Amino acid sequence: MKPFSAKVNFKDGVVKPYHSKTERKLSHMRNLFYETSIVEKILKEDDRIIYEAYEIRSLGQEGQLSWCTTIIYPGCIGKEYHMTKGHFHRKEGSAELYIGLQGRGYLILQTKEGQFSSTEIEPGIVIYVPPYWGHRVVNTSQEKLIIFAIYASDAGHDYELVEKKGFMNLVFQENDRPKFIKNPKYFL
Ligand code: PAN
Ligand code: ZN
Repeated sequence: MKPFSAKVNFKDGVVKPYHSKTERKLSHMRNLFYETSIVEKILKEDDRIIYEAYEIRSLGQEGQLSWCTTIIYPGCIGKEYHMTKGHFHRKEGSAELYIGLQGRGYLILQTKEGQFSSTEIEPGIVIYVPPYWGHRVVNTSQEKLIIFAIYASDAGHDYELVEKKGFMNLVFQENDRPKFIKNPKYFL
């Protein structure tokens, strides 16, 4: 394999060239937002894009790195801010780096044993996601939240647990400010 490069536009998050672009619409996240009745109501009129990701992949082998930008559009579903699905890595011992490029929000993290952590993201903030911590990005700003992430190419994404149990805390907008609320649907 030879060295290669791509150009990341730090303002809009677009990567050129990229290997894959993922578009996550509200209909792809039906059970991830807390207020499912509000989700269904919105979906009757508008299947809005919640986020997009541009990925540069290397071979899915040990020792290789992949990276991506993610652009989370501003907005709320009911009181809950737009966010990514969130996942654990299939190879659970795999760490990751998150770097804020535009906008503001939080990276929320949790372990399968019930530890929870959150870190604010803004341009220039670099967050280390240790092995074994599931992670989700939440956009609490009124502009696009754009992040850059670097991870092991063989880390993989495990969405099942998050789809089943959710995250321990929800990030709600209250009086125009983010507020963390214990997720009543979460169980260990
Ligand atoms: C990121 C995420 C990306 C999209 O590259 O995959 O931000 O979020 P979801 O995968 O939760 O939909 C990463 O954490 N990779 O490991
Ligand atoms: Zn990850």
